[in-house]
Amino acid sequence: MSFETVSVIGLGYIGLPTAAIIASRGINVIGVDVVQSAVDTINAGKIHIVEPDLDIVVRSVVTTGNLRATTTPEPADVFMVAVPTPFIASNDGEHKPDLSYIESAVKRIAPVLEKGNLVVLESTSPVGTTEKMSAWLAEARPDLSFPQDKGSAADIKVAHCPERVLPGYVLQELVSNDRVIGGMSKACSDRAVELYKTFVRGECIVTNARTAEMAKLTENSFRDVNIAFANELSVICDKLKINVWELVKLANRHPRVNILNPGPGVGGHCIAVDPWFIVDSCPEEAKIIKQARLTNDAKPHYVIDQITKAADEFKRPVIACLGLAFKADIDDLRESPALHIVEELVKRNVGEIIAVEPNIGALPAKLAESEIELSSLENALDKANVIVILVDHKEFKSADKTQFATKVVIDTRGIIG
Ligand code: SAJ
Repeated sequence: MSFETVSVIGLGYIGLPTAAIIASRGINVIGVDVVQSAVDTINAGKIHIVEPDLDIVVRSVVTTGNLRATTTPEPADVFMVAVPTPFIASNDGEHKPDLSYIESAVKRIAPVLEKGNLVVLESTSPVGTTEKMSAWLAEARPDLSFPQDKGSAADIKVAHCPERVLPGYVLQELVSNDRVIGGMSKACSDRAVELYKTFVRGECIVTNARTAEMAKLTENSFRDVNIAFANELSVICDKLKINVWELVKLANRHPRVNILNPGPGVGGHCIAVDPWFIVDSCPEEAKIIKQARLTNDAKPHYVIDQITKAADEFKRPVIACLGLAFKADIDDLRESPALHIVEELVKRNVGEIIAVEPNIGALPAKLAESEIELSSLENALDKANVIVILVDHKEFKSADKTQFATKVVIDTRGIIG
C-alpha cells in the first residue's frame, strides 16, 4: 500500500522542509498551519522561515501542485505532527513540558481521521506523549480502534519518529540521517518505515514509541551535558589562569577524549529545552542532566560579569559585541545567549554598545528601541575599547587579529586562540 496523500501538521522549521521533501518525491502533500499568513506565503511558492535552499524546493513543489497549504485539516493517508513542544518555566525553577500544541493538533485532525490512517508524532516530546496522543485520538473517535487497545489489528496506526536535523543543514540531513521509528505496535512501525523510506536514504531503525521519545531527548541531553562540562572547564580555567582553548585541544589529543567547545551559553530551540523533559519525568534521578542545564544557563551571567568588570576600567567604555545569533553562520536570533547578553548590557547601562551581526539587516525590535548601533566589523573594532566575541561567525574568524591587539578582548568562542 503506497501513500497518495500525506498531511503535515505544523509548517515550521521541521514541518515545512519535511512537507517539501515528501512532495518532491511525487506524493500529494497537504500542509496545515494555524497561521494564515504562513499558509498564504507557502501557497505563493515562498517561505516564511530561513533555511538554505528551502525556498527553491518549496517553489518547485507548489508549482507542480504537489504541496498545498491550508488552515483546515483534510483527509489523508498519513498525518505527521510537527508542532512546537516548549516548556513552561515556573518561578520555583520547575520546567513543565507544554503539550498543548500537540493536543490541539490532535483535536483538529481527529474529525478527518479514517480507518487505515497512520499518525506520526515528529515533535520532540517527553516519554509517554505518543501514547497520550493516541489516547486523545481515541477519545475523540470512539468509532475507530487504536493500537493501545487493538495492537497491530487497530484501525489507526500511531508512531513516534523524532526529527533530528541540524538547522542550516535541514534539507541534507532530512534525507541522509538515520531515523529512529517507534511504533505503538509492529504494524505501526512497519507502516511508518514505509513512509520514511519514501524520502530517507539513512537507515530506519525500529523500536517502541517510549524508547524513540527517550532517544531524541538523550541525544540533545548528551550534547548539553558535554557543553556544560566545557563551560565549567572554562570558568575553572579563568580562575587558574589557563587558556581553556589550548587545554581542550591538548586533552582532545587523547584518542578517547572529545571535549566540546565552551561558549557564552547554550541557545537554540532544542538543546536548552529537551533535557528539562527528562528532569520533569525523573526529578530525583536526573541529577547530572539538571545540573548541566543550570551550568549552561549560568554561563551568560558569568560573561555579563566579565564584560561589566572590563568596562569598569574605562571612563567611557565602548563595547563591541561580535555576534547576536545563537550559533555560527546563521541568522537565527531566537533563544540566543549572545542576544540575551547584549540586551542585558543595554539594560544595565554598562557603556556604549556596538553590535555586529553580519547575518541580519536590522536589529531585533527590543534592541532597536535602545540607542545601540548595528555596525560593520571595521567600525566596531575601530571605535571600541572592549571587544566581546559572542559568536564564531566566519567573518570574525577570518578578521585580521592585529586589530584586536590594543583592546580588552573577551573571547567566549576561542577564535583568538
Ligand atoms: N554549542 C556550544 N558548544 C559546542 C556546541 C554547541 O556552546 O561545542 C552551543 C551553540 O553555540 C548553540 C547551542 O549549543 O548555542 C546548540 O547548538 P547545536 O549546533 O549543538 O545544536 P542545535 O540546537 O542547532 O540542533 C540540535 C542538534 N542536536 C544534536 O546535535 C544532538 C540537531 O541534530 C537536533 O535536530 C536539534 O538540536 C533538535 O531539533 O533537537
